[in-house]
Amino acid sequence: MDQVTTLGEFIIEKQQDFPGSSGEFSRILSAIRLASKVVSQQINKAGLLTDILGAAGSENIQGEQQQKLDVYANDQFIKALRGRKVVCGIASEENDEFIPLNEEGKYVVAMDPLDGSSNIDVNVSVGTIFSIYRRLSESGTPVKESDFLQKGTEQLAAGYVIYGSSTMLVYTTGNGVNGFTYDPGIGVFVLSHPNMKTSEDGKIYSLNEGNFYKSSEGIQNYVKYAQEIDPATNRPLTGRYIGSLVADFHRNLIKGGIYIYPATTTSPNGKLRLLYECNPMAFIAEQADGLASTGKQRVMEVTPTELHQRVPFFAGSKLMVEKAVGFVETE
Ligand code: P6P
Repeated sequence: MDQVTTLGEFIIEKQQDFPGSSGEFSRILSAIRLASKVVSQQINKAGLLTDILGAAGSENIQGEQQQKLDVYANDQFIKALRGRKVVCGIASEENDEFIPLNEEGKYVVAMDPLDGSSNIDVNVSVGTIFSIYRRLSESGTPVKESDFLQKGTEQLAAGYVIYGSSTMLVYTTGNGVNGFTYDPGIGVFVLSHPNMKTSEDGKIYSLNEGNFYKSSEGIQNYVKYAQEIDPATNRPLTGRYIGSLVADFHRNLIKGGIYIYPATTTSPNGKLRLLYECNPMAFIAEQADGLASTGKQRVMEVTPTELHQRVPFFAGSKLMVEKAVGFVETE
């Protein structure tokens, strides 16, 4: 049997990448690992537990109907991070305000605990997305909103968990992207996709074409371009859109492709949130030799002004992002 590296071993091996951290940073990744296992187990049996499917009867700040598993996942990640005492605050899609944790903690976490959750009832892959920063305010004081409003370039780590045909945790600390597949039989994540890189170009485009007439002329022209027969291949690009960012992004990372959620007439800044969807996925995309743009600038250069702000999002294979941005950057 080839050498198997577990996520736990990998985190310890890479500890030396953080000379300034006395293992505290690793404890955050371990907390995310733990919560991912718990959420994965619940998702995989959600079809059997009728009491956990369906809406929780509440709404999040986006006005979206919270699914019970949304709330459950949110609780699990908050509990796991609180338990490690190294995180001073969490910004979550499911909470209007940030959540103060341990005032001594040096780090803050932004997360979407269960992205794409409207797909749960139809057994489509969903995911958790996370982003980790060092706090700006003084340790030993209450966390401040400004601790969360940092550019994506300041991220220490970012990643996602995809709860699909298998559960995978994919993350970067700025030294490449590594993917770990969960083996429920022994309860560990094992390194299955070392040093992930996306192809420079690709044939898959992912966007909701139902928004065509709500999109700018540039986006409409991009869609028409994608559907034209490419003389080099004698075929158009391939449209693939699952309606779950993590699933679409992960497929494109592996196969090559682009994911786009542009500005529309009803969502003038797009739908995806900068802090806990666009920035972490942008960090992964760039570390895998891809790109991530708002259509006007590098996603990770945007200076956040509020926790739940949205930005248009183009991410994936470098040449595909450059091509798509070329259709909108002068708008
Ligand atoms: P639409 C899920 O709500 C999400 O945030 C992403 O996971 C997904 O890609 C997108 O929204 C789907 O949005 O408007 O196309 O249904």
